Amino acid sequence: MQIVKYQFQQHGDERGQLVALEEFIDIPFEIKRVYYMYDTGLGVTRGYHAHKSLEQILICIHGSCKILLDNGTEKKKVFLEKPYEGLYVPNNMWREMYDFSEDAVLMCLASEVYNEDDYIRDYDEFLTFVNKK
Ligand code: T46
Repeated sequence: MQIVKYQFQQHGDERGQLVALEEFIDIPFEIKRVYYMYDTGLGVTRGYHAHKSLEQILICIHGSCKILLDNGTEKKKVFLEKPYEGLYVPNNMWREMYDFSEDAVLMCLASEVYNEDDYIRDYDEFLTFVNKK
């Protein structure tokens, strides 16, 4: 399984850094939704699902966290800590987010609007779904 991490261009000067993200240029899909999570207490884990069609880019814009990606055959762990790095999470990929630092802000750029029907929240169902493909 290949992990795709984007390194975004930083526009830095003596005032600090700025990262700009445009769909189809920096992000490989049309951005239909942006959401972010914060105040994730110590020991909290999130995710535990896959998406049938949603693609996302995860950016830890403050603090750090870890992401486990699982395609049903292979698992990989990714550490996110740089606000200019984006982890691409394709569809049909189980994800778990954990080890959030107290100050973590995890921002997600999504290719689709929110749709609960796109979620697979049961791991055995996920394995059946990906093995059928
Ligand atoms: C994902 C990972 C990385 C909404 O109302 N709209 C939204 O766009 C989202 C994402 C969530 N919600 C509601 C649904 C739940 O009542 O917010 C609540 C928390 O959502 P969830 O438990 O799905 O959050 P996570 O952190 O487990 O997963 C989220 C995304 O849902 C998911 O697509 O890939 O972050």
